[in-house]
Amino acid sequence: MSKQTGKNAASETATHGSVRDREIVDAKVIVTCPGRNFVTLKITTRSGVTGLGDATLNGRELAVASYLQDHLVPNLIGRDAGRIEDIFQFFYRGAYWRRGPVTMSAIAAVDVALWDILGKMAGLPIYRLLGGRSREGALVYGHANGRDIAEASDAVGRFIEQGFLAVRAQCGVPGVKKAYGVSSARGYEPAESELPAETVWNTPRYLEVAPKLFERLRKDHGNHVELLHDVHHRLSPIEAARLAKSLEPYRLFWLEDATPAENQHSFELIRQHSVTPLAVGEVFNSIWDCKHLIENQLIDYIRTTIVHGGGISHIRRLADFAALHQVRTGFHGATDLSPVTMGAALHFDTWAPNFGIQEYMFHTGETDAVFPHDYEFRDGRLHVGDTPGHGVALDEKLAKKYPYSPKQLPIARLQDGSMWDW
Ligand code: EZ4
Ligand code: CO
Repeated sequence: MSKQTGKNAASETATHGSVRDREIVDAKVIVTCPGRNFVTLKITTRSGVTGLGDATLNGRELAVASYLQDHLVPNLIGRDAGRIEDIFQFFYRGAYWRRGPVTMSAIAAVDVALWDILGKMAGLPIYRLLGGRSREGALVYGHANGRDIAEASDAVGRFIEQGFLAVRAQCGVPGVKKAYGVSSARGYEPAESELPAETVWNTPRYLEVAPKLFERLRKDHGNHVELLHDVHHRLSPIEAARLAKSLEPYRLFWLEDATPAENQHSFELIRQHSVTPLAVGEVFNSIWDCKHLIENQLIDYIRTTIVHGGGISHIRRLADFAALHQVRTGFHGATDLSPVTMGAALHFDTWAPNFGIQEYMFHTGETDAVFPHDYEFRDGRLHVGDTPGHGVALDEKLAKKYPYSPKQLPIARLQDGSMWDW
């Protein structure tokens, strides 16, 4: 490290720690399963400031843990924790094998941990480092579901009673075993078995039931609650267009993942036929996965969130790019994203001028105890606190009580046995 002299170095020492203080001396990967698996990176500086980043990739947790442990951690030791952008570029450009969910989740953990450290050194919450508050709280949507339409409508009613202003609704499909988004008693958690559960998919039955669900929801709950729905990549582009068109009378906030988006041009077909707003991108890892979708205004909400998209540094670029095309953010926020991601995302949501909505599923009590945090739900919105950094901690002693437990996401097949998108 170069020796710092002169006035600038002195004032830096007083307010943000010296380069020596900021040197990364330790980086540790912690895998824990308080109800479900989470991978967390903890970075420590010479002056003893720590930062946390989430690296959880549902069903592929150990691949990211190894990427961090074996490939990134050795490169972190001795670096200046204040050089957040350069460290992002070092791992993104410097990897040669760019992008992909494993790489981008690992980089995200490093990036978020460094923003956490910056906040703690500056004594400021991350939303203030980003440019300050744009709103009082982040509008969130909860997950309501039921085995049939009546049960799903009751579940939506319970969310409204709890103060939710926006609710995602899913229901069972007659003839479909384990329809996506329909819970067991414990709450919806798709990665429930060591090897993938086999589910069966039936597009015609689904296309029959989905509009009926929303017709009933508007009848039971009126026009003011925001309603959302996730197709989970199951339809072809023309089927997706038909569904989007048939849902128009019920004025959805969004229709999510209506068709797989590897071929971004697919969405042109949906757009030609419908004004139902479209959301996509929870499985994307970078701006490049949605460049065509955004610059052609084929979507209304981008779902890519911090943990799977390279961290705050990359997602900030994505959000700014989206803003140019009137696309708003609607970050993924299922329970497989740890409270560390939720905390970081809420700081981002509090700042981002083009914030739209934030997905919010409740973590279990065990998860909340392992990851104490200072965000809270109030009147349909999540509110971040003013703890420096992202405001989420990790109780390492408690985390040790919950060892890793192998789990994978389900797969889907058609009735004749062909593999389909889950
Ligand atoms: O299936 O996060 O919109 N939310 C979703 C989630 C995803 C899981 C996959 O790990 O689609 O429920
Ligand atoms: Co989804």
